Amino acid sequence: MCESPVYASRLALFTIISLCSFVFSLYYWQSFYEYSHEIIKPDDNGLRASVQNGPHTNQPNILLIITDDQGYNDIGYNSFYGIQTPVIDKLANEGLILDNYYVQPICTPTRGQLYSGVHEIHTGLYTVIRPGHRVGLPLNFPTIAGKLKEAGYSTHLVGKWHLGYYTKRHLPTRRGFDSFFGLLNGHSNHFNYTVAQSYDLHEGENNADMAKYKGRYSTHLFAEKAINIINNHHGKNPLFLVVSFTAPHEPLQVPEKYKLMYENLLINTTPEKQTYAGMISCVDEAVGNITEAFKRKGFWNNTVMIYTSDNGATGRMPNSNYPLRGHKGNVFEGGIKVPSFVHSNLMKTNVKGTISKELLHVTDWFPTLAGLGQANINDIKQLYGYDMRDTIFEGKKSPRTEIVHVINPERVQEGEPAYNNTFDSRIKSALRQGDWKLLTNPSEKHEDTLFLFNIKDDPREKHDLSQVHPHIVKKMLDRLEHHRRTAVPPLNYVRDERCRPALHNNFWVPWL
Ligand SMILES: [Ca+2]
Repeated sequence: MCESPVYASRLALFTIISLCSFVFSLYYWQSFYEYSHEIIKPDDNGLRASVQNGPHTNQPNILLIITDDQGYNDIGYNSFYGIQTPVIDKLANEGLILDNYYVQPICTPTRGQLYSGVHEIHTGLYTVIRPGHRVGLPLNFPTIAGKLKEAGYSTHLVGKWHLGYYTKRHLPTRRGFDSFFGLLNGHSNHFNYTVAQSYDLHEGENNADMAKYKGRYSTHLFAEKAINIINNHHGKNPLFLVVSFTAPHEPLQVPEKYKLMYENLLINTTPEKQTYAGMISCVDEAVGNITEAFKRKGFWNNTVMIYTSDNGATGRMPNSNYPLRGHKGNVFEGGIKVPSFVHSNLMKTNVKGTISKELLHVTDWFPTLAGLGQANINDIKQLYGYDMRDTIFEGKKSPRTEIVHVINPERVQEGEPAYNNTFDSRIKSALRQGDWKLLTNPSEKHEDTLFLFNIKDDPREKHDLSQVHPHIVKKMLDRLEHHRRTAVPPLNYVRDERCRPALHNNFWVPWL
């Protein structure tokens, strides 16, 4: 709705018509918005959203902020030990906090599902991509960036990719993003951008000028790049901006001033804990600066902001998933339930400032964002996500009743399965159905076998009910078996020696 005045100076008559249209659009904006909700609904099986292309003027800007390994408790509004995130808290408290929201237990699977909307059991992207792995998000799965680009969005990724780079065709710039600034691997040094002594920082498809960027703290640098994109965006078309911070992922690094903020603030404080908390405070400041840039440009009122971590905290660093059990890498709640919220002036008043207990999964962003952007995703054959706009913007019930958290055919325990003629309980898996959650081989330890929890009554997963409700266990194992039969084998995560940065000016780059 902001584009008409741009053409106004060319012709006086056109100016008058444009201004009238503009006022008309503002006046009827709400009804247009509701109309757009009416035409985009999940189809009969609820798994795929059918989308019609509507008027360009209804497409909001989308700001997606991803943090790395930020645990459930590592955010001001949840923190018991003293993390301070006043900017994020304000945004969350003005918006909708998603408190029954799940990602995958590790980086690449979450990001693969977020960008593709397809479950890892159907992409084969079951685990993290390490430097030099000849693997990536398979090219036959379109990304949400590509879909929004087709719908007219300017699309930009700043920060971490982590979905493969062995060929140029796997780079973010070939997977739907107009621009990319950041790293291709899973993490790097926050000041010199090295991974195993070699650089991983890229501008578009080129190696970044390290003389320019070395020594700049990652969160500061990524925020600055994001703000440049916002400042240079003219609003002729809507903006899809992904800011994918590498904080608070290891290594523990932050400029001293953020660490000093926590000298006297944390419970049971240690220097490491202060650094970790400082990393999150730096993200908080960055989020404030990015959202301010949207406001300065006049884009904020028509922007949907999403905040999500990619997996739970590690449990190794001074981080916390409290009060949840487990950590990054396993399928207890601490590995997969993370901080997330949506802020948008497009939400209905009764939704703003509330906490949602509706079930959501990271794959749901794909159809939800496609719906917001009026992108056509009818060609997605194995979409696992649901269009959650009615849940997020209008406070309606989630259409989702089930989440296959994990079925990992490579993680199999020794011993005997708990039941015959159904899903093999030695395989690492977790399934949520309503309030019930079944886990098999959840943390890959020999003593772990099979657990059944009622997550609503027992969110900390302390009371195993598998012996009390064997019929529920059997039913859920049967359901896991149903899903397992549709699963593809894991992609071939093989390290290719041709990746060696010594062959490529000491940078991690595509090599095939
Ligand atoms: Ca992560």
